[in-house]
Amino acid sequence: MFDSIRKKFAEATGKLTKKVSAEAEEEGNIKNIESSDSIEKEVEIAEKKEKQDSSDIQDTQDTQDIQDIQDMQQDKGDKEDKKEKKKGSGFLSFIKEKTISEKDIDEILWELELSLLESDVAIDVANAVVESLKEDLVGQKIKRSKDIEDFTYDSLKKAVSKIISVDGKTMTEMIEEKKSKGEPLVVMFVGINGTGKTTTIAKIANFYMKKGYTPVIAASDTFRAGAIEQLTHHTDNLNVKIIKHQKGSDPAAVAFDAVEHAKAKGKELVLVDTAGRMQTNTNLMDEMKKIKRVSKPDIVVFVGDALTGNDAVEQATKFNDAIDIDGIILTKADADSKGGASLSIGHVIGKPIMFLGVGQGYDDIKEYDPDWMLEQIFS
Ligand SMILES: Nc1nc2c(ncn2[C@@H]2O[C@H](COP(=O)(O)OP(=O)(O)OP(=O)(O)O)[C@@H](O)[C@H]2O)c(=O)[nH]1
Ligand SMILES: [Mg+2]
Repeated sequence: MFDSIRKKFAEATGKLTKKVSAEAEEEGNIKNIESSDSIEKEVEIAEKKEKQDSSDIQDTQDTQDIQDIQDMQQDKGDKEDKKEKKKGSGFLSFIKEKTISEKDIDEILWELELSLLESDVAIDVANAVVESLKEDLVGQKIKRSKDIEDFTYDSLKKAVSKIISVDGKTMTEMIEEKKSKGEPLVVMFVGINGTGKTTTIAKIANFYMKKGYTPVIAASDTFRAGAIEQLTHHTDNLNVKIIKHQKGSDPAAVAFDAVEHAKAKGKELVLVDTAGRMQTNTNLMDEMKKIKRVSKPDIVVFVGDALTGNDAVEQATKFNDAIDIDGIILTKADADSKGGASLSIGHVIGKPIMFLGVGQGYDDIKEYDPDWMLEQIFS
């Protein structure tokens, strides 16, 4: 996950370091070039000198005075210093501070923005990252080329951190809140066809059963052939109660029954599966609104496929307009090397990502954690 974005950030950081250093050189304020090669040579010379010195010491042992020994120790110290420098080498120092100008970085930031778009990052998000980076870098005074790398890295991390942190409660917190009132949390799952709604519901049931809660699942996809059987297969495997009617029956009535069942049996969680539907299909979007009206879910969760990148963001926007979603689950994050949708979707919709689907097994679900995401991008 995020391989592509990580690479784009690293490339931009490298280019910025090179460009600003080149500008500094042109302005004539390079002090010394601590490149690996030159330090290597200095260390070699120091070593030769040391060997020479030690044979000289043998020859003139009796006449060697304390001052000479101190000189030798000084040489040795210099050699160690140079070896140290060599370890962290490859960077330039400047005679006077170099102030980063807009001109130094504009072209590279433009390239970065384009390359983020290529990685499926939403345009608003790519823009926000680049603007934030520009704001931090322009006017920044630097003493060494390494500073550019550090400032860029820190600034990108800060911008991304802001983007991926969308306020919101976790599902667990919501379950607990409802439980304290003696009611189940009702969660309705929506999204276009094949994004992973049914699989995600099975995973979430499994996730909360392991935490000691008892879920019930409503088979409210009464539309697609085989949908009820597919869900029944999961509930059999997991030993979870399923409420189902005939294929073609009213999905809102199934959801309503599941909520009644949970209330009567004191179950803490109702997970409502719904049929996949295109955001452009008005009839099916209206039917989804009806399920919401009748079953009165506490939250509606949009399930999107991370692999579809900007399309997932676009779908989420349309579903949010139609039905007002409360949170997002992105599936197939395990197969997504770009990561653009995961980075963008919460920020664009203004609703939190709650879980990430990371595989096809029941345990392949991860509660969303912005710190984990940051680490994935900047590790
Ligand atoms: N790799 C991977 N595959 C997933 C993940 N989540 C779901 N899938 C796969 O995606 C396919 C579709 O999953 P479903 O759960 O049937 O999707 P759906 O949204 O319910 O589909 P419809 O009901 O037809 O709209 C299945 O093959 C799942 O195994 C995930 O996180 N990672
Ligand atoms: Mg389904």
